[in-house]
Amino acid sequence: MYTLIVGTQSWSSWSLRPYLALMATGTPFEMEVVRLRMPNTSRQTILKYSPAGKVPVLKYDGKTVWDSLAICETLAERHPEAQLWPADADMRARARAYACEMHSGFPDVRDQLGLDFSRKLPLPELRPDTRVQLDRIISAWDEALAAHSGDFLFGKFSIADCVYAPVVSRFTTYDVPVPPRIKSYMEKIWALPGMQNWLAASQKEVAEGIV
Ligand SMILES: N[C@@H](CCC(=O)N[C@@H](CS)C(=O)NCC(=O)O)C(=O)O
Repeated sequence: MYTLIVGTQSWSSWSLRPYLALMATGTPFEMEVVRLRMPNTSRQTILKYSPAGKVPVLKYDGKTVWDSLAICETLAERHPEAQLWPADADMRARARAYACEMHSGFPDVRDQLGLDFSRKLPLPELRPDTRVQLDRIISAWDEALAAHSGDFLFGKFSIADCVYAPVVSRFTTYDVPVPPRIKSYMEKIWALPGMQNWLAASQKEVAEGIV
C-alpha cells in the first residue's frame, strides 16, 4: 500500500504530479496533506516524513522516495503495465526531455504565475523572461501534440502530462491566451479524474479558509 504525502493542494504543484501518476497506475493509495506556509510547523512536519524536508514524499514497504520526478520514475518502474512512459524508446527519450525541462526550468513562470489551483486571478504584466518561458511551453506542447495522435503530449497519457498538469492549472487561473490545439489539450487534462479530485480538494481549502 502506498502513502503519498502532499502539500496544501491549492499551492503544491510538485505534489500534483506524482498524484496523477499514482492515479494512472490504478493502485489504491492513501494520501496525507501537510499544510504549507505555516512558518513554525510546515518544515518540522515534513521532516517527519522525509529528510529532504519537501513534499511530495512516497512511502511504501518501509521505503521513502522524495522528489516528484523520482516518485514518478519509481511508479513507472513498479507498474510497467500502466505505461507511464511511452513504449517506443525514441518517444520515451523525448518524453523524458519534456519532463526534465519542466522539472529543472521555467522559474519565472513559477514565480509570476504561482499555483492557486481553483482560483481565477488577473494575468500580471509579464516579465520578458516569463514571456519567453511561456512561449517555449506553448511551442513545446504544440510540437508534441502535432507529432502524436491521441489526447496527450505523446499520444497516450504519460509522465510528461503529469509534469505539465500544474502549468495547465496556471494557464487557467491566469487565463493565458493559447491557440486552439493547446486549449483542447488543457481540456483533456482537466477532464482527468485526478485533476477533478484535486480541484474539489482545492475548492474545499478555499471554502475552509485554509488558503
Ligand atoms: N524538486 C522538488 C521540489 C519540492 C518542493 O519544493 N516542494 C514544496 C511544496 S510545492 C515544499 O515542500 N515546500 C515546503 C518548504 O519549502 O518548507 C520536487 O520535485 O519534489
